[in-house]
Amino acid sequence: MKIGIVCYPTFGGSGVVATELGMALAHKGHEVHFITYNQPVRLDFLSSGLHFHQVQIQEYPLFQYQPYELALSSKMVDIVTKFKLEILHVHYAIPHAYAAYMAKQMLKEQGIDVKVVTTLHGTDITLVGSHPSYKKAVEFSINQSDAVTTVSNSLKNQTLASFSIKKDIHVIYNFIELEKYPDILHEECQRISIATEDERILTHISNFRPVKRTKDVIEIFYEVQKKLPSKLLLVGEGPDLIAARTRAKELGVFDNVLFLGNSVELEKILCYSDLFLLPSETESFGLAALEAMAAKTPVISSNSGGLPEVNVQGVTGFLSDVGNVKEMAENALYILEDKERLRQFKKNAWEHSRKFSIDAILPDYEKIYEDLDAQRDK
Ligand code: GMT
Repeated sequence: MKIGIVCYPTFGGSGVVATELGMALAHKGHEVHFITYNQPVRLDFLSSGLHFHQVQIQEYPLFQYQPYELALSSKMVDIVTKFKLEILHVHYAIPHAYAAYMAKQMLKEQGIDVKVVTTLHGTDITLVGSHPSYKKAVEFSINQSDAVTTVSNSLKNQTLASFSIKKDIHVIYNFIELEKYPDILHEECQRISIATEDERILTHISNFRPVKRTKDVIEIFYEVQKKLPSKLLLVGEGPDLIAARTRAKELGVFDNVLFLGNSVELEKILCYSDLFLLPSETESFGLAALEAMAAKTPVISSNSGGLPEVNVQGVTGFLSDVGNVKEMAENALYILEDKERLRQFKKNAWEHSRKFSIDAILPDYEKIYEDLDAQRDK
């Protein structure tokens, strides 16, 4: 099929899922067109059938805020018309679902019936979308989509609780490409370049937004390193990065925290890791936790949102109430202190991650596209 994908082209989970989905669809023979303001960070053009179209904004001194939705919907119309796209799959409701609705209406005038699929990713519902400034337009554009998906049952329930939704919502979990996480042993990761033999390595990857509670990450690490020699790897950038550095200095652990910035080599970093920390305030799914598990890294997380659908209590890691740093640190130590137990948790995490293989999940998206296409033929 001919599919347009609209997403944020950044390191955030929704952009990553959209990009990996597009690449996998192209690999299976679909023609995929990314329509966004920059080339998505994880997009590589090694597989054929992949195209990228940049949305350009016309700056004008009158505008305090540039009308991105307008430029995006115009670009969608151009690309759907030029390449005869059948599906527009938009990731993250704001403002993509709204722009897609506008594009759909414009295309209707030309006799073109493009089907719009909206995938809700989390903060577009839980934090931003529910804000009174956006709520009406978000609700409207979800209801106007031809199909709607969420990345967990938790997010589906939150969507139904926060908005008046008239559509069926399909739950399609985040996924991973298993081949990216080869079955390598720690020694092959040159772990020694980061930590000594007796040190444990804890890792956190995020965009350092307040929702990630990165100060909790530092505090959990502080408690762990008091009992067990360890290092903390922090991957990513964002508004709370400075606060995380400050907290690490206040607690006297700064020298054992490595700030690695944004990276496209997460598999390599996770390969070093013994434990992944994700104490988020809310997390619709927690793609970072799944990526960690695929790299044989157990997870200490909060129990908010969709995290219990990914991290299995006592099997792949542990879950605690948001902010319960003490319990998270105790659970981290429980896993890390005993080498055999750590080995078992790593194995469990790796095995559980197999359930979220892209090969198992991609057909769910294809089925939605095919069903919509069949409706058009009637
Ligand atoms: O976590 C973020 O802040 C990024 C955000 C995004 O939209 O880019 O991630 C959301 O979507 C991911 C992919 O579906 C989910 O795995 C994340 O859990 C979700 N983040 C939150 O709900 C906070």
